[in-house]
Amino acid sequence: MGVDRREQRSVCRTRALMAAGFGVGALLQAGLVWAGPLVGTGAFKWATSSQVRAMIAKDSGTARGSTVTYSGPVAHVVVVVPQPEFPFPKFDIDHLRNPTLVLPAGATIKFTFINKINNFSHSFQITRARPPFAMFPKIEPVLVGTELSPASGTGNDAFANFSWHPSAGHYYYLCAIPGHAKMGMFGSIIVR
Ligand SMILES: [Cu+2]
Repeated sequence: MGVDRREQRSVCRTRALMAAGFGVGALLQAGLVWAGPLVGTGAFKWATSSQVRAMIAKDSGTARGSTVTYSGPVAHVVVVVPQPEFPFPKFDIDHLRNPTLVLPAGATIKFTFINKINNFSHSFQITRARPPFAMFPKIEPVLVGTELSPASGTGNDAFANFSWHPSAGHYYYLCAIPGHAKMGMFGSIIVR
């Protein structure tokens, strides 16, 4: 799923501010402002809480310990940014926090990304780069699922669907918004 122009502009603005050396506080505040114009872009849709529950139920993984394992030619991975996000934002997958994902090589991985956070955007990207991640992570993503999601609002949650056809290897998923991966908003992916 592509990133539309309006979203692209906001992302460019983010990068320009980063390049200008703005402090994290300013960026976080700016993130609150940017959440508005992203609402209603083509890449994202809105779901009610019952629709979100139905989407979460489609996750086809098996959770064990801190790992979620997927199998078959088509796997459904449902990634939720849950509330509350304090002290740090994180991902929930199959009700585990930032779990390790084990995925079958060559399969079609269908992701659903759901941001349940009001007033703040998050992203979901996959990289071969390893932690620790910097405040402004340089990651050369192999998959940009979402660059800057709309924040939730008016009782609905923003969601996006995207797919990946991974080859064997060790990857990480992370949120590329400044400081989030540094604070631990990432997890491991093993494709085999
Ligand atoms: Cu984030």
